[in-house]
Amino acid sequence: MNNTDEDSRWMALALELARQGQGHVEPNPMVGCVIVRDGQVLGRGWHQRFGEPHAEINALADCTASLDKSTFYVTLEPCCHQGKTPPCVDAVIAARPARVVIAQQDPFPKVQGGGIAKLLAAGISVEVGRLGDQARKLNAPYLKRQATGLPWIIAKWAMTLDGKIATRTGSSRWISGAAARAQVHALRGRVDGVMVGSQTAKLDDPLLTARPSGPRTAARIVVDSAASLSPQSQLARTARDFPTMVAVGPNARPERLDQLVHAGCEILLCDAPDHAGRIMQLLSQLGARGMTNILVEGGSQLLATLLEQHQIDEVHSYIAPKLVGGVAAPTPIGGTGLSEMAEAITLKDIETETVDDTLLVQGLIDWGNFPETEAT
Ligand code: AOF
Ligand code: ZN
Repeated sequence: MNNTDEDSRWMALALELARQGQGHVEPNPMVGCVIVRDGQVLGRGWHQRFGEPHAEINALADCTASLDKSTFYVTLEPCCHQGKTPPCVDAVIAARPARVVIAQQDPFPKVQGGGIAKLLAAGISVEVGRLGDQARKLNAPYLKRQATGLPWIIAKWAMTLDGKIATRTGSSRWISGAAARAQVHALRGRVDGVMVGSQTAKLDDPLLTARPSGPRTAARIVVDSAASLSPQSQLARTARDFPTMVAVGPNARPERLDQLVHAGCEILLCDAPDHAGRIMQLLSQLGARGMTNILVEGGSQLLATLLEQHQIDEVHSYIAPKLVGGVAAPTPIGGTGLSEMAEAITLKDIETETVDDTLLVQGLIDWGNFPETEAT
C-alpha cells in the first residue's frame, strides 16, 4: 500500500469512529481520531458525548506507547480554544507526532484554521483534506448550522408505489411495514426535533415519539399558525411527558394559546405575515436553541414550503408495493410545484435499501447553503 492509500485507510477508520457519536454529541460535530506508527494503531478515540472530552484526548488516553514519530488522523481540525475542555491542539503538540492528517478544517469561529496554524508553528507536518468529502458529508448538519444558524432538515415520507401518502379519504395507516417504521423510530431517537404540519397533526393524531427511545429526546414540533392543535390530541395530552412545541402565527387566538400552554406545550411565536417567512423564523429559532437535526414527517404543504425555501437537505422516501390511485389522494410534496422537468431538483449521494417489502431511497440536496471552507 502506498502512503496515500495508507492515509485514506486510517482516515476511513477515524470517520467510522466519529460516526459512533451520532445522536450523542450534537450540536458538536462528530469527530474521530486514530494515532498510527509504522502501520500499527497506537490509540483510537472519538468524541463520545456533548460536553465530554474531544476525540484527540480520548485517542491519547488509549495510547500506552510513546507517540514520537507517529501520525495523527483526525476527522476535524484539532480545536485551539478553551471550551468545555482545554484545547486539543496543545495535547497533540505535547505528544510530538511527526505528522497530523486532517480531513476537514473546522468552521467554528473560535477555531477556523487556528488549530492547523498552531500545529505548523510547532514544526509538525500537516495535511488537510484527506477524505474531506466524506467528513463533510458526515458533519453536513453541523456545517449547515455553523454557516446559516439553521438546522439540517430531513424530510421523511412513506408512499405507495403510485406515489400516494394517503388515500383520497386521508387514510394512511399503514403504508410501510413494521421494519420500515422501526427505522423511522431510530431516526426520531437521534434528532433534536420531529416536525409536522397542523393538518397532519389533525388527520393522523400522531404521537411522534421514538419507540424505543434513542440517545436523545426530540421535541415534537407542530407548525400551526392558527394554534388549532386540539387539547384532546395525543400530542397535547402527552405534552408534559415529551417536549412539545407549537409554532403559531401572529393571529392565533389567545384562548387557544392558553389551552395549549395549560396542556404543557411551549408556544413559539413566528410573526411574519406569510407562511414561508414564518417557517424561516421557526428554523432560526430552532437553530438558535442548538438544534442540529430536524426530522419532518409531513404533510405535503409543510414539505412544499420547506422545499420552496431550499430547506430540505435530506430525503428518506419509503416506497411500499401498494397501489391506491385517486387524483384526490395526496402526494408527499404539495404546493404549486415546478413547471419544467428540466428544473427538477436532483438528489445526490443516493442510497437504496430494501426493508422487508419496502424500498428506502435516501439522498441529499445540495443547495449551496454552506460553502466549502478554504483549505489552508
Ligand atoms: C476537536 N475534537 O473531538 C471535537 C471538536 O463544546 P465544546 O467545548 O466541547 O467545544 C465544541 C467545539 O469544539 C465544536 O464546535 C468544534 O469546533 C470543536 N469540536 N474539536 O478538536 C473534537 N468535537
Ligand atoms: Zn478539541
